[in-house]
Amino acid sequence: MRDLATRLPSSPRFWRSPLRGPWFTSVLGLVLLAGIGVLFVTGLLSYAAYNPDLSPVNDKTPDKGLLGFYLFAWPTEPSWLYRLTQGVHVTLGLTLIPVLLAKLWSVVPRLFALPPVRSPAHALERASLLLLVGGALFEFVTGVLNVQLEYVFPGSFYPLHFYGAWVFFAAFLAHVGLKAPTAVRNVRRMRAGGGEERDSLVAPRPDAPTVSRRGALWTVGGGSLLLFATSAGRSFDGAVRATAVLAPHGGAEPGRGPNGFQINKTAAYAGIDAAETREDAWRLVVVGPTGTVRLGRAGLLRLPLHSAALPIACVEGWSTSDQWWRGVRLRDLAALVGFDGDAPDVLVESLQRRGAFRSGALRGNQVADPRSLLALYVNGETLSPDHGYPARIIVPAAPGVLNTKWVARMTFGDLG
Ligand SMILES: Nc1nc2c(c(=O)[nH]1)N[C@H]1C(S)=C(S)[C@@H](COP(=O)(O)O)O[C@H]1N2
Ligand SMILES: [Mo]
Repeated sequence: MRDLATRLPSSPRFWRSPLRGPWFTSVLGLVLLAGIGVLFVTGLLSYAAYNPDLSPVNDKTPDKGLLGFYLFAWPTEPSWLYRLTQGVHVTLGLTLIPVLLAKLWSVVPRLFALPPVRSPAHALERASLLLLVGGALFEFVTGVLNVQLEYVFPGSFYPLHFYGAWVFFAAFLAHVGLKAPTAVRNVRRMRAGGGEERDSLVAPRPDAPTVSRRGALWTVGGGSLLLFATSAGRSFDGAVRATAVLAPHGGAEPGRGPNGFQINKTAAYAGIDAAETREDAWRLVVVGPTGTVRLGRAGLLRLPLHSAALPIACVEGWSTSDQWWRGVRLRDLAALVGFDGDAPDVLVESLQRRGAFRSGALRGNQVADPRSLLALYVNGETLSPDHGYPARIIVPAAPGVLNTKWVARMTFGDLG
């Protein structure tokens, strides 16, 4: 009978690895504390960058309530802002996967410990732990799936990842409050040459070690480095981009030449019919307080054209370096329909009939920026169909999703 008990995972004697112990768990925990803090902040920034409070078309989480308390007008300066924050969010998230897995491995005996609940306080601690572990796994899994295979979430990735982050964060705060003092004490104690604290994580009947704890940490770090080295390149182009073998999901290859930079959805995927984008068929409809203006491509080309060097930075973590866009300023289009002073918000709708990102809303500060364009050219050439021909939005510092392609209609005015 006793023999059987030691063969079940609920027995401390079942767990044999000599690596487990407070030092190993604490080092990993402190790395995650810093890393997940950055993930949480950059994640909240990414959410704000979508302007969800501006218009229902931008808002994937209409029930957010108080969780939208911190939303602010996303700036247009510096133009690489979202490229940086979202590149860090996705690349760091991928890099931390080995650390997260090692941390979970290091505490797994606790999940099986008996009795499951010793006191009301212990019950609370275990409940928060369940939300913490479940929440972390959920956020990493949904994040990785969205980056790799955007099509598994038909429009529902945003609410899942957003609410999941808050559930996780509440548990994370509780956990840090309970455990941070212990973690710091454990690391100090080992540094000072003191022995390890007695702890239920230490195997009472350890196997002979096959690797030192430091060696194990190097292995985890090596895994992280490998993930970093094979994904960071997605934020650049040229030779560096080729190192991102854990590629931005296997989308269309952009090819070479002026239009040869990454494509998110192709015209074919978005259901854009070449017949509706031809010069004689396509009209841009601009709506504002003084009426409606219709412009073909030739009409747009008679307006003052301006250039801006701006990147495209997608929520999936990939971005391009600056492309050279040329087109009509958004604020000049606003002026055509009655806005001479303060720039208004604008609702941009595309030719696309289905799909989550066929339209988007931009805030007055984005419309006002002289670099914000309805682009007709890129890098000296007419836009390719996949990059949004006949016309697309490009706004400095905005997430890629707000750079609507195949624009058909722009409605200027207060969207609230
Ligand atoms: N009409 C329309 N515009 C769109 C999208 C879309 O699905 N439909 N995707 C957006 C997203 S998510 C990104 S990242 C950029 C990518 O632009 P690119 O394909 O020219 O690189 O386009 C944006 N514009
Ligand atoms: Mo995107």
